[in-house]
Amino acid sequence: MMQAPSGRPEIDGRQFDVAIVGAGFAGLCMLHRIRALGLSARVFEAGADVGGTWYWNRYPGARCDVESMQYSFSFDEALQQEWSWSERFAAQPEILRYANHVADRFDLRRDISFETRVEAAAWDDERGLWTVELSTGATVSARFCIMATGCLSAAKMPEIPGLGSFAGPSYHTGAWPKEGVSFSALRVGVIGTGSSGIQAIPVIAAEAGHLTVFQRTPNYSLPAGNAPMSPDYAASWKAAYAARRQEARMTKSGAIYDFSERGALSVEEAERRREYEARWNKGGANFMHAFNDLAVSQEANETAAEFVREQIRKIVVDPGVADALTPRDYPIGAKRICLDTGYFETFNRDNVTLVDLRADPIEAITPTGVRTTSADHVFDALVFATGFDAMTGALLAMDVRGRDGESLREKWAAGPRNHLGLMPAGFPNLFTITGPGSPSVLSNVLVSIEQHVEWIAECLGFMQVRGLSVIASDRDAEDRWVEHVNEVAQRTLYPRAASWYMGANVPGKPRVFMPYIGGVGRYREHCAAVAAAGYEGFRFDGAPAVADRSQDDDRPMLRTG
Ligand code: NA7
Repeated sequence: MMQAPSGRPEIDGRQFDVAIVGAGFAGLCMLHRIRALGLSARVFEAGADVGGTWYWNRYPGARCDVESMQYSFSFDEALQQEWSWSERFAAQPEILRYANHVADRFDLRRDISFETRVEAAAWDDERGLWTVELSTGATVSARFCIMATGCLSAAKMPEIPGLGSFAGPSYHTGAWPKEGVSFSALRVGVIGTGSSGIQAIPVIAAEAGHLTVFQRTPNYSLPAGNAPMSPDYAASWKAAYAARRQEARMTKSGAIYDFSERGALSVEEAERRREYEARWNKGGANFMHAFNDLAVSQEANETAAEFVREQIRKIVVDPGVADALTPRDYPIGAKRICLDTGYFETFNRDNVTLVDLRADPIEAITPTGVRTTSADHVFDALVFATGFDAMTGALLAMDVRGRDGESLREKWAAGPRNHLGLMPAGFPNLFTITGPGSPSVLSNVLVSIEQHVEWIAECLGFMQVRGLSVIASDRDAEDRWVEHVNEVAQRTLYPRAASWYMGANVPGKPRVFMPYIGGVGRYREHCAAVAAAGYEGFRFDGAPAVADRSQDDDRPMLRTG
């Protein structure tokens, strides 16, 4: 293949069967599966290497909150047997090594263009092709375009006056420098106390001269209980992988937890406390499955929330600081639950100060630091742990145009719309992996990625053997799916928090609960039934849609944690 002057393979003007956007876990898995169909594929990746979210989120303390034995691919038996995890919850460097291992093992890099951002993609109805414009100036075409862009990949800076005026170095947790950062003896300010802030703060505090944490909303956080991987535990998982992976696929959240069949109020208070204590002490998100109604009953939820509040009061020595760190005005779990290692304990350190922005709001970023109503805080370095334009941010950063030039940005102006969380109507041959309308961020995302990859690959295989070239989702089916996604969310407590699930962290973003909360297992069954019935709600090559009966079965598909 010819090399462009930059050393990149020259791909301008080439046509592929499939263009895949993103070389995180979704893009890697999709590429591998597409090859098995004998189709040509090219992956475009903005980063200089594979790994997606684990490539960019290199902040100190970055760690997965799904157990390592479950946060890995199941599609290849040899792969899952040969890889060894060193900790119960793997840290970012190890997960990135795993992504690299997958890329090497399946020789995936030869079909990936790195440091290449997709700027635009437009559907050409006459040619039945997507035209994909790249940041390198090259243009390629592809019959199918698969968005493996990730849900938490568009880092979000806050809207604060003076942003950019700070004279020292500043970092966003979601775009951390590859070479790492030393905070040794420095005065550091961290803005944001979501999962990223909560993981980073204890590690930065241990290194920095002084750390000031700016908190707008206190968060519920549970001890991760991270530990070195026990060889026996790993071996027991590996011996049972076939069955356990299958079990995980059919759970509510794509991971095996100790799910309870009891409601929180069906037991006496002492028993309830025992249950919470046992799960708190064991660590991990199992706490959220202590009872089966924590996601749907405010009263039940409050018992768990209050237990966590008590722990905060026990851990944090200064009652004023403990009070400020205590979440009160939204249900536990309605914002994504955080797992930490020594987060609340960090506020007992002499070199850590908490600034409660509800009492003392930020007025501006200044050349020397952060000005709040009451003080000027002077820093050597600033860290923005301010999250992402989640789920839709990366998709809408591209100018995606479907039939008749319809813009995805305009179509989704009031919130994301698609059929089955897989394909927006009016955008033929365009699939999204773990996009809005699917369980994605509410699940063990590797399980959801594999489910989407398999569904898409089977769909392409179905078309291949029948000589079909175009699939498009039906607007009626899309309407019904969006309504269903909404309706299921409304039966839970999730919409009661101003979360990124709701688009609430981005000013002007529509307040719509974006992921599908019906449960990973039920969703999988539903997608499989749609395919088995000849792809209900989709049309092939202008053929009439197969009648969509997806909403006839209205059993509640509630995920309770
Ligand atoms: P999150 O969970 O969106 O957290 C962002 C944090 O930044 C949160 O505490 C925000 O407060 C805070 N924030 C955002 N904008 C501002 C401004 N303008 N001023 C002060 N504070 C602000 O992002 P993470 O990266 O921590 O985690 C995202 C997901 O990645 C996580 O759930 C895991 O799935 C992995 P707020 O709560 O909005 O008041």
